[in-house]
Amino acid sequence: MQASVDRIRRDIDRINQYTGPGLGINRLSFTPEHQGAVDYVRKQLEAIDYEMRVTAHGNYRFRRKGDDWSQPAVTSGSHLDAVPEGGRFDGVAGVVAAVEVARLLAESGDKPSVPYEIIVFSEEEGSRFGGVLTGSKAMIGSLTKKDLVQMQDQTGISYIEAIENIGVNTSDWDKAVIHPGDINAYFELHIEQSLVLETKGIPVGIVTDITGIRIYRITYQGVPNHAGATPMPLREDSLAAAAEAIQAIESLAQGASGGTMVGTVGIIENEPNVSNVIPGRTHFSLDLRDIDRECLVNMSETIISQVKDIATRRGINCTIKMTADAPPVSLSNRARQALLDATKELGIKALEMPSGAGHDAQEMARVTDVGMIFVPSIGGRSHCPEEESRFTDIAHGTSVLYSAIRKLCL
Ligand code: HGY
Ligand code: MN
Ligand code: MN
Repeated sequence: MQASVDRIRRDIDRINQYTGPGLGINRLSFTPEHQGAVDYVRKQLEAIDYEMRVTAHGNYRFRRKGDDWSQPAVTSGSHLDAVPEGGRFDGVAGVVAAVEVARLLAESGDKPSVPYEIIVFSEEEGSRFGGVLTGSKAMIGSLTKKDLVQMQDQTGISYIEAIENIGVNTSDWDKAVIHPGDINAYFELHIEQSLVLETKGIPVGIVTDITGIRIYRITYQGVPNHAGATPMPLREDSLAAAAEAIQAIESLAQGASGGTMVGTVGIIENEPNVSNVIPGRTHFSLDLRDIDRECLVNMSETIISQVKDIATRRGINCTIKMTADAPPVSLSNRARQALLDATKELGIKALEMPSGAGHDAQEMARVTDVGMIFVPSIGGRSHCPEEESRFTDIAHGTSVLYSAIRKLCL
């Protein structure tokens, strides 16, 4: 059975009507926009007799009414939260594909012996609370309730307060954690977010490995002073220190061997941020990634020691906090083979490839067999309003997803 392009287009368009003001898509976890998007998915699934369970961690799980929730299921899903001014397809394509698989299973009339479950993870982007893959990390127990009390948004609301404010019961936190054996397999369809499939003209990617990610928050504390009256040798300029550190990060990441290391400074806050005061406090983020775990750890240590050396040399203070650490993963042969077999049966050309983006799939890979499908990103752009993918490509990817899941469920 083939996935329906029309239903996929309609679902993606309708979900993206739930967005806040601003360019592109603005949908932070647990905001009214996010809840509206989840509610649309819930209604689509209730229409084919699925029921929703909200987990103590603030994730959303859906199974057919009457299915045994204690039985390990073949699962599929992704996330509905977006980066600020984000795109229409990141996460949404995977959730919509998982819903379409549920419809195809219902239309097939098959009686799966293994339940099928859809999971919508929260706070995958970390745009509200500062981590990444937060909902899926909580689901597999690698983030505790205590960790999530510490993670606060810009208004000081913690992750836990945010989910309790929308009625989530967090008391069964530990009981809601999933362990190896609790899930039969997890599949995620996602836009590629780079140029490989598009330039090679291949409609489907089968992911082999997902990059490791380390995120830090760094603050240089210097001395604010008069921009005119303070001689250069007497300055303790926090922004000049940050500029030196950012330059060092870029050249170290560019110079790394292996070609899969990337380093990004995406956030910078500067105080008091006026032209005639020497900056006293500068805060910036560091997002470091590599498929190779050892390279990632070594590069992190090299960069952090350089950041500290810059502070020492300039006589200023420096505080460094790691806010996310997601080791790279190689995906399971069982799940990958199911996807590869599906592409052959459907006669769809596929390319095996790594993922430079992080995904909830990498957390699920720590407790079950995981398979990921990529569909092309037009122009290779993502995390921006220009993010674009073809609905026909998403439908092809969804047909592959359905064929692989159906095989594991029957
Ligand atoms: O940052 C990432 O790779 C993902 O989009 N959260
Ligand atoms: Mn994503
Ligand atoms: Mn993303």
